[in-house]
Amino acid sequence: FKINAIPTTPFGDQKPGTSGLRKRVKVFQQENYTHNFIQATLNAMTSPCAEGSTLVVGGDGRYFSKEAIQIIIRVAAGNKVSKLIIGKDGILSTPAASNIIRKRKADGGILLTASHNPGGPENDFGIKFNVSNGGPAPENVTNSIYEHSKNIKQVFVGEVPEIDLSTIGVQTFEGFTVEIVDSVHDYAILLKEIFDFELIKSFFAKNPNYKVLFDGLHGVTGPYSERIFVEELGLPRSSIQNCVPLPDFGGGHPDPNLTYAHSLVERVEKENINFGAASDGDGDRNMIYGKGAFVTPSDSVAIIAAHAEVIPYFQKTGVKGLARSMPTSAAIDLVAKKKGLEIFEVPTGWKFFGNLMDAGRLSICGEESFGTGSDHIREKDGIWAVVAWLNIIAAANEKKPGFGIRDILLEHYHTYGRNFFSRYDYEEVNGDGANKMITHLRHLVGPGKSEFVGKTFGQFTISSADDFEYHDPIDNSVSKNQGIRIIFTDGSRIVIRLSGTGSQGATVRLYVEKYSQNVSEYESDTQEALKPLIDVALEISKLQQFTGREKPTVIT
Ligand code: VG1
Ligand code: CO
Repeated sequence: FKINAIPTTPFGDQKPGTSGLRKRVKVFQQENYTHNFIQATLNAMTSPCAEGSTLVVGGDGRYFSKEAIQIIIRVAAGNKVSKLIIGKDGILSTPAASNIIRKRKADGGILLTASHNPGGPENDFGIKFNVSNGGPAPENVTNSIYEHSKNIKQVFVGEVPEIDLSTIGVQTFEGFTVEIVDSVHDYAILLKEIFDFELIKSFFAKNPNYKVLFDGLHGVTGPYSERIFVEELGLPRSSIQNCVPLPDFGGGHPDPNLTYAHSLVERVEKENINFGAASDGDGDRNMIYGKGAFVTPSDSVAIIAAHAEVIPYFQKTGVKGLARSMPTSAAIDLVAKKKGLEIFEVPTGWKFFGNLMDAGRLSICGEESFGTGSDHIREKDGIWAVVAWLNIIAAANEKKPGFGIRDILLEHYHTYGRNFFSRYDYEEVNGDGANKMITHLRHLVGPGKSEFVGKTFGQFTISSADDFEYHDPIDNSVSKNQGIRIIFTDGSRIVIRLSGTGSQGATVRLYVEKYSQNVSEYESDTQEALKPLIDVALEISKLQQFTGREKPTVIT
């Protein structure tokens, strides 16, 4: 086939954020916009270069995915990529793509998703590059993509025909191969190797009244949940809802939290469902929700770590170390301490866990943003987390029949104490105001501002404060300005940072955490318990003044 060098000009705004390039669909639809970004991504590949490489392609199936995949096919062919492995119909959940990159020893992958952001012609699209370990590209690679995108002069496009994405099989065009694969097959095998499916099945068999409800929020997990929960674990089909992937997610936010997975929460409470769970657009997030028992993601990862010994995968590999992102509560730190494990605190974004996993120092990690996972792949993994919880519950019921999500939570608090945690999001605020607020905070906590430490606000006295800076212990890279941290003498914390995944305006994230070992507080309401600390956060940050917002858009 013929390769054409098409002249183009840079767009200047193709800087990947926390998790790839996310913009409105209309931005990606501009002439050459998507071509440019793919070309810049291929240009940034070094070892190996794009030429001769094998790449995995797939995504959450959102609006514009199919068009983007045809563009990727032609630009890959134009750059002499040797092989593309593409999920059927362009569908691969983020964790499934990570698994295929590793299993097939591909050189990387291109993931088409804006995760939990709404989809459709008026909403968001996204492109993320993953590297050969199956994880999101580290910052040096995303920076290089951005540099290439700013200097791009031409895109190489191969004249290959439009590929039928709906037929599994291999097609070759003069040394360029396109393989369409089943989206679920390898992922299902992976989970069956990790968890005790027999134990979970026998738990369901012994407890026919134990009700499970999984909500796919019309994201990519539909076919995965059908295969795993219904076909493999034998649950009735009524145990899954919103499991047909839709390009616009049915008009909703495919984000598994108390706000956007509201229908799941309501049904769990009304129908006395024992185990509720949900996942996001691209299948890497999860929420665990039992009747009257919402599990915060920070608690969830700590509990999985605390119970890891019941999971066959960890029986085999051992638990090498634990980690969390900086804003995530320190519940998992307490588990690490008790078990004598190493614990790492990294910046927001899954890409920072990969080096630690590759070095054999990290097994289980999570983020407060409903992300939980392990070193079985290099992405967070929604369905993995749900099955991990089912495995833990099934194992607990061997000794304590009837033990549910709420019992596991309370037992955990009694052993480790409770880390109350909440996040306030102020979405689409004026960027100028948000930046001014961050500048104000940097001033307060910056070097040489030692008078801030020791100040008292209400019942809280500041013990340390900084703008978080991460030194990667494996490759020694440094990531600066990762979020303002204010830590108080009683261990309570306030964190403030700006989102790196939004597509419009700025989003301010305010995270608050308070630790309690007071048994009488273990069943308290989170918002009530945190109220005094939130007031202090608003006072210090002057958030209302800078953003003009009285209330957050979403509280998780
Ligand atoms: C958010 C979350 C972060 C997560 C990222 C990607 O980033 O806070 O923890 O890793 O989304 O998740 P930010 O920069 O907007 O705070 V996903 O499920 O979008 O891949
Ligand atoms: Co996601």
